[in-house]
Amino acid sequence: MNLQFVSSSSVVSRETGSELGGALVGVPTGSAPAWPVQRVVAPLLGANAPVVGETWLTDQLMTSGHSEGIAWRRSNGLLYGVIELDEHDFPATEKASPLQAASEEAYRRIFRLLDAEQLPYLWRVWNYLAEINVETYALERYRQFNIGRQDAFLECRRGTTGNVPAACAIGLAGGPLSIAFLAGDTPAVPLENPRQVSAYNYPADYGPRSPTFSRGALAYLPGQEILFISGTASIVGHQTVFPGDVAGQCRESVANIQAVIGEANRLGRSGPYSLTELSFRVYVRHAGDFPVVRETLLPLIGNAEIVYVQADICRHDLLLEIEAMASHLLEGS
Ligand code: 3EB
Repeated sequence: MNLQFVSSSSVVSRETGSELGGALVGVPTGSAPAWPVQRVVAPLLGANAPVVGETWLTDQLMTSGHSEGIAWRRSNGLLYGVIELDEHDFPATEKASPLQAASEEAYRRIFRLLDAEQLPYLWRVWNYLAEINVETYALERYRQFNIGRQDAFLECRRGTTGNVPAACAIGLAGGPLSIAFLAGDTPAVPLENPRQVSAYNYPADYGPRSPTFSRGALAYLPGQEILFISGTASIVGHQTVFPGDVAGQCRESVANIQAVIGEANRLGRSGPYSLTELSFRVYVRHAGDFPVVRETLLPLIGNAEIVYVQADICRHDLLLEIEAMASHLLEGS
């Protein structure tokens, strides 16, 4: 079995029948593809098309489904799903804000689906929510999301430290809570960053509950190793560094990615990964910073495949966040 990641500005017309799922990043035009797709509605920066399709292809498609409000497709050992919940459908209670309740419900449904499909291992999660830095119900919305997410992990008897999925959590201008995920029938190897405190051990300064994600993950399919690098920002220890300095934040984020790559190379089974072979998605808070971001990253990551998007980052002082992935074939298989 093989999983392939392709990025294209004409994804819908290039249908091959082997699409597991994917994302449409940008301002969607035309009709949606037939496979589960996460719409990341946010302006692309420096692109020559309004939307880019990022699609996971597999040579062993099996079934599609729509259950628990999740659009999903699976192959033998692999499942991609997308859930969108409108937090307005969740009344505020004494215990939880609408966003917290929606976040908890989304993750509970994901875990129920994965249990039912017997693909229990969550590898990588893409989280998007509106107005991520806005405070409502006396708490920043990202922090509300973190409570709901962690509660679902606890209720579904999943650990909230150590073997947790790679992830990103990004703010969009509007739209529903949108969560896409890749899961498999074998556990991923979680990666942490020696330069950073693990997010699940962040102190309470960053919210009543720590975020439940790893800095990266190595996932395995027969003959293949996939490296996921979580959303990575200018954080050292647990603190933001270079506040107000977008070029400094670029360099520090790349240093953090390099550190996660170092862990992947220490723990992985394939040859070493290098920065320039990765596919990147870069979220830039202020569109006006884009030229500086591009010029700062160019000498560091060269001609790598990069999609730039204007979006909000989960701490008000973070000006950008970078996520990445790569795939290696395993020898002797
Ligand atoms: C950080 O390192 C930056 O809550 O799932 C990056 C990746 C971040 C994932 C998440 C948050 C998440 O804390 C923010």
